[in-house]
Amino acid sequence: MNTSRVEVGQITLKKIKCRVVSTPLPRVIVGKVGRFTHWPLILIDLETTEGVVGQCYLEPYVEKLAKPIVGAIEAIFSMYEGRKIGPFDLYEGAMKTLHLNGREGITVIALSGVDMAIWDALAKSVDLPLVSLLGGTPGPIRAYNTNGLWLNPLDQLGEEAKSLVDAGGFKALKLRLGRETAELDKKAIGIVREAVGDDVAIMTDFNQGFTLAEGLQRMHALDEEGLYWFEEPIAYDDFYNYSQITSEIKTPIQIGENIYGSRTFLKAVSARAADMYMPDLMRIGGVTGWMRAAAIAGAAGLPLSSHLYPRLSAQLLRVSESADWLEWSDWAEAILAEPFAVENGIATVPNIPGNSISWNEKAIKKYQI
Ligand code: SMN
Ligand code: MG
Repeated sequence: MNTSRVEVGQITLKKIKCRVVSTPLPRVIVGKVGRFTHWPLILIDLETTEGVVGQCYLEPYVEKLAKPIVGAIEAIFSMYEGRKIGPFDLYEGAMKTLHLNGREGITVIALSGVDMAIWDALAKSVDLPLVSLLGGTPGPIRAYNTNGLWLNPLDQLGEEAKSLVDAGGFKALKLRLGRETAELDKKAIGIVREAVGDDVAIMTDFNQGFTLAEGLQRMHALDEEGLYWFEEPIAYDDFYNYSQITSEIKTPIQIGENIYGSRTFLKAVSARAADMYMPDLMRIGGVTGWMRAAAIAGAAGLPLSSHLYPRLSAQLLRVSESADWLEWSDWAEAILAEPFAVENGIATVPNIPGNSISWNEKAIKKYQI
């Protein structure tokens, strides 16, 4: 902790350390996005001259891409090494030059990682939870359980749904859809509904599995099932066709996990592409990018949920005008020091300095690659 007045709230970038781990998933992911038994994570430690260390992680999905992303993180950091700088300044500066290499993909993912780490360091330097530094307070946020209900055999879904509810008194779950036929999707929904009862909300995700025509047909067939949202039925950036889907289908349309940066976010909102949005911290631009997107969603009256990164997203949802649901995933839990429990479907942002991410070094040693 800092005690010198002069140094409070000052961050000088000293060094960045990135480690890659691959943790076994508690439940294997089987979806349109692929099959994953392990989950790669890039762990970032950003050292400051003042002594505080900013920490965060990225979830790059593809293990083999972790190394190039680390390279991009180190490259961006090296441009600001030794500078006394706030997160906005670095974000602004980096974004202004990123058009040279692309404002989507690895460059933005790397910048998002650096941004999240600096915000953590800044919050620690003033001894505040990140949520408090941003003008909010630690406290509750409602969460849904996303950890299962993949495209697995139907006879496994009922038991799994029950255990996902029991894992934290959850009042909402996410079910993956897009099976071979509408009948099979209907059966999956029926099995989950039967298992959890009418009081549990069922979010659903197609993971971009359809063309426009297929998607419309499927969602019309499922539009009376009382689902909470339909997520990503078609390609994530096809805002033109999303706007048709959103105006035709009664069940709310949810997108956002693949949107890079606040300007593309604004494009989706301007196109009326969806009814609700769920930014992902490593794509939207870290804490800085989230705050910009959240302002757009809030002003437009569009509910804002999160994608992955539950600890950090919870802090940000508490300062987002149109905050809706936290996506609770346990895929990074193995390497984190403190448990982040959900009780009665509610996650709680703790009253500790920073973004509430700290490492379990023993586990990191075990899973480091
Ligand atoms: C998802 C995210 C990460 C891996 C697989 C599937 C999914 C979600 O789109 O929304 O959680
Ligand atoms: Mg999704």
